[in-house]
Parts: sequence; structure tokens; C-alpha cells
Amino acid sequence: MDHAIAFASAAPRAVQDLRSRALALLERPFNDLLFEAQQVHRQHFDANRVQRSTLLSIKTGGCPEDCGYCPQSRRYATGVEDEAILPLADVVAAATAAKEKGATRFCMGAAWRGPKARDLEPVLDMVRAVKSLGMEACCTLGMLKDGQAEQLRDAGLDYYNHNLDTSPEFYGQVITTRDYEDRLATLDRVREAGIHVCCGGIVGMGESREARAGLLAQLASLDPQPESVPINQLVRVEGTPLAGTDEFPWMEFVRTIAVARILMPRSYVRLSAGRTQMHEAVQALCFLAGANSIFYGEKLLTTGNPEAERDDALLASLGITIG
Ligand code: SAM
Ligand code: DTB
Ligand code: SF4
Repeated sequence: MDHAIAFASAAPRAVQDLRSRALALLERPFNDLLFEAQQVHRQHFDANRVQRSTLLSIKTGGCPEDCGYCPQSRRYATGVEDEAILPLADVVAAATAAKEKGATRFCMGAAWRGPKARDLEPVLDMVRAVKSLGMEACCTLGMLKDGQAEQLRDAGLDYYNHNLDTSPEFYGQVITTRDYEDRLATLDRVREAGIHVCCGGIVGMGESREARAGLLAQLASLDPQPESVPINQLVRVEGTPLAGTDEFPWMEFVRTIAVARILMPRSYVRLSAGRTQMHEAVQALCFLAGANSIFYGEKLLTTGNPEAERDDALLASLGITIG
């Protein structure tokens, strides 16, 4: 399949319609938008359940890519070192601890442009080990080449995370070392291998509301829609090109979650990076807007995440159970 053509012409009308719809939704009065999102949410999910995934960086830093938000790119002086891949025993220990705390999915991230053949072998062992603990396994390893998705599937991988990150027109201002079509090609490989797709993006990078509508339209136009949609708020890391970006208004973040919920009614929408800077009242609004998944545990990949006990207390106070 020619992805340049797919991207340019696969039902362009549908993407354009979705973009107009997303923009109109983003512009609605806040209360109307949240009301609609909550109604859609209740048609497909238990409104008082939130799924929890724990992240582990299995290969940190030294990445050749230039993603302007990322502390793991070797091009930026962020203090993140280029480390070797973790030993299997460390991964098993982290997954066991995550399971004991109540996470149902274990997500392993690597700072690669994509895995080389020799990189994938140890990851396959990690996937098998996580599965043998009775957890769902997810990986985010960058772009996949022919056959690699099938290898991951055969090891038992449930989900592959690969984000579109932003709208096609804003994308070039953030990343130059891979293009949008490359991302769509990897998503196709994952889907064709029968692995569940986890695909979302980042907001708060200085993009316009129109660009946020563009991202949401691209995500919603994936057919079938991704099972899991992480919405990250930019974590502004010192040393990255986007470190000086203006603070993102919390109500715009909540709106983005609500529109993701409405446009992708059956997807798990994950309130992802950025929670340490987010008031708990805002997180509660995100749940009201239809977010029904979080990253759980003190660390994302290299940056912080709320303490697990703090999240337990927040969810308990809202009457939310683990789903
Ligand atoms: N290297 C692989 C890739 O880029 O596909 C996998 C790991 S990468 C860190 C996974 C995702 O983390 C990125 O696509 C991006 O959406 C998110 N991310 C990275 N740095 C971030 C930051 N500072 N704030 C918010 N999200 C971030
Ligand atoms: C996703 O969309 N967000 C997660 C996960 N997928 C891999 C990563 C967030 C990373 C935040 C910056 C860091 O901790 O390095
Ligand atoms: Fe590398 Fe992924 Fe970070 Fe981009 S987002 S620099 S590909 S680790």
C-alpha cells in the first residue's frame, strides 16, 4: 500500500468532515461539551471505572530522532543518559510490582527510531515474561519494519503504542526525522498483525486549536479506530526545544479529552503525560469528560507521574474503581 497516497487521498472528505466537527466541538460552551461527552461515555463504558497501565523505560536515552518535546533525543542536553537495554530480571521485577499495585497493563518503551533485528529479541522475551505474569503487554519501540509486528504478536503482545503526536500541518515544526506517513505505515503494520492499536498525541506544544482538531480528526479517521488513545500534555523538559512553550490552559486540555471521547466513543481515552502539573480537580474533570485510563506509578519514561498512593486516594474519593 502506498502510504503517501493513502495519507493524501484516503477518504480526504471524511478527515475534513471530522476536522470541522472536532473544531466545532472544541468551540462549544464548556458545560455543553462535557455533558455530551459524559453522555457518549455512558453509552459505551461504566462511567466509574478507570483502567491503569504502568510504564517502564526498557531502553532509555540516546535516541537519534529529533522530536522537539522529547528528553530522550541525543540531540538535546537534558541530562538523560544513553543507557543499555534493561536486563530481563529488572523488567520482571518492575512488572511484578506494578501488578501487585493494581495495574492491569504493563507498557515497555524504548528510545529507538525503531528496533533493529537484534534489538527485538530481548524485547520478545520481556513480552513473554509480562504475559506469563497474567498482565496485558504493550510496547512502544518506534517504527516497525516488515515482519516485526508479527514477531511481537507471536510473543503475545496485546497493544503497540505509536502516536501521531499532532496534526499533519504542525508536525513538521516538531519532528523532522520521520514523517506522518511513516507513522501511518507502522500503525498499518500493527493493525494488520492483529495487535491492538494505542495511538494518540501531545497537546500544549504551542499548536493552534485548529491543529488540535486536526490531530483528533486524524485519530478518529483511523479505521478501525484505535482501541486506546493516549492524550499527553507536553511535559516541558529543560534542554528540549519546546521547554519554553507557554503553559497550556487546563480547560483546553479537558476540552481535548471530551472531543476525543465523542469522536472515538468505544476507545479507551488515556489521561497520559502531564498529570504531575495538573490539579486533581482538573483530572476529575478529565474523567467527567470521558477519560477512562491513566498511567499509574511514580514514573512515566524519564519524567515523574503522581505517586500511586495519591492516585489511589484520588480515585477512591471520586468513587472510581479499577476497570
Ligand atoms: N521512541 C518511540 C517513539 O517515539 O515512537 C517510543 C517512545 S516515545 C517517548 C512515546 C511517546 O511519548 C511519544 O510519541 C510522545 O507522544 C510521548 N512523549 C515523549 N516526550 C514527551 C513529553 N515531554 N511530554 C509529553 N509526551 C511526551
Ligand atoms: C504515550 O502516549 N505517553 C507515554 C507512552 N505513550 C509511552 C510516554 C510519555 C512520556 C513523557 C516524557 C517522559 O517521561 O520521558
Ligand atoms: Fe526518540 Fe521516541 Fe523521543 Fe522521538 S519520542 S526522540 S523517537 S524516544
